[in-house]
Amino acid sequence: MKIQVVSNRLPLEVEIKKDKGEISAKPASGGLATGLSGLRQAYDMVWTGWPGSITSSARERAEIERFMAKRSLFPVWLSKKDYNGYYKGFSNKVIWPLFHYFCQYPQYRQVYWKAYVKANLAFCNRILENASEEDIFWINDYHLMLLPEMIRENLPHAKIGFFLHIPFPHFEVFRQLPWRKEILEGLAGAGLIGFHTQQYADYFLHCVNQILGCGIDDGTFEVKGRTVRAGSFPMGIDYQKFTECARQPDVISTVRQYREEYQGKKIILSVDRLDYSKGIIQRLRGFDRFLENNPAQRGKIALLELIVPSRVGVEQYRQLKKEIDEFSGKINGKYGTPFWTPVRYFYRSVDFPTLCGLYYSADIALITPRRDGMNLVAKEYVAVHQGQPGVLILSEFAGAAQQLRESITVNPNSIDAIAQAIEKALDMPVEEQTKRLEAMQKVIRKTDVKDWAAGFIEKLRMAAARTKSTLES
Ligand code: GDG
Repeated sequence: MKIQVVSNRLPLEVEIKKDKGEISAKPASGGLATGLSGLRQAYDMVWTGWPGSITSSARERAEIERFMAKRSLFPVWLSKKDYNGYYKGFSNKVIWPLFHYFCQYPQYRQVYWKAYVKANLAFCNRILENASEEDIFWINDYHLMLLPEMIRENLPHAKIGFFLHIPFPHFEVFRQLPWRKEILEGLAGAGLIGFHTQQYADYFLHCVNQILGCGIDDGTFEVKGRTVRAGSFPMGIDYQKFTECARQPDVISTVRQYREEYQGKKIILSVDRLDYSKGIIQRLRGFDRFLENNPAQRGKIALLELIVPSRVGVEQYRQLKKEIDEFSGKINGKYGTPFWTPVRYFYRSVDFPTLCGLYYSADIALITPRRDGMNLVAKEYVAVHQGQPGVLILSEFAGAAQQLRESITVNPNSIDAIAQAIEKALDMPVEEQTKRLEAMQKVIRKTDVKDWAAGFIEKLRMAAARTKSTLES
């Protein structure tokens, strides 16, 4: 028996160097790749996903296949056109905005939907090449919501779990989707459907009730003679890795550099993928308001914005990048001096020691998404601050806010609330900072990523066993 993990992206980004013909590979960034890496050590696991390459050369594909197979990774090959329709189109121009409550953004185009169906089928066919009914299937995220039912049709007794990494929206939002019924039917092929919070699970069950007409009983519903369970599995981080990082020499030297550079100044840190859901513009406005209201703080504080490039081909993301460039420049032009730059903004990803060094050096983490499934950055910041004061300001619309109750929570749409939260964080006595951090660390330690993964798999096996005994009786 093995665990078959499925996600849009494989956890490695591969590239064939044109001159030498060699394959280079680096770990893919993003919440899921970071989260599931813990599972590899604990389980016999294979992983199916898109390889990060759209090569159509049979020779290159065969080389990548061989390279991946040695690492139990199975690539799904999609043409450029299909990938664009499925990923850039349906996943990121329809589902992503709708599920994050940006209801005016979705482009409900039939071609995107067709590409989504086709890509989910391509995933299914690839998985079936190397699958048995004994396997446990763990399908991840909004790119693959039709896959549970597709696998179920071929392997009726398989243990199939699905986890959604983004919010599941309220019925009034979800019902706007022209393919709402098909999406719910696709998901209902799973025996267990996991969400980051109980609220998302409840919204999902309400949609199942309203759209599929199924009765809901204690988090479950019946479909085609099977029981499907939906529940909350808040995803964690590799807690130990983050608590230990502050002792690594390269992290210590990074922290030293930051301390020298920012001597006598407080550092506010934000880390996000470039995305409109992350509330980056509203946060800049909040910081601007803070500087306007607190002239005495000018020159004594800096906002470090680490923004990781994402979905560069999508127009809305290009537009957002332009707005961030302009607004950061505006704040620096308005308040900056030859000796002080209020906003320092980096548009790239950094290596792990630098990220940890940034977390450790920051006096305040300002994490204000307008919607976010969970937000692992908030947990990572808290975990790194062992024996080191720090304050987490967190949006009430991040799934993480359900667990990190001792953060300063803000409504990310309120510029004044963000400005006031920064004031509150700066005024917070060190003892209170430590007390709040310790309480949050306790929660994060208890729901580490390994417990999250093990808990989901355990629940999936239990759900499958119950269904089997019901079918047999
Ligand atoms: C989706 C959902 C949900 C970021 N910059 C760098 C870097 N990172 C790492 C962080 C963190 C991860 O990427 C980002 O995770 P988030 O949870 O904050 O956000 P999404 O990428 O939007 O993830 C989200 C998540 O899935 C998991 O279910 O929480 O709600 O949107 O781990 O550390 N890592 C490195 N350099 C960077 O520059 N090394």
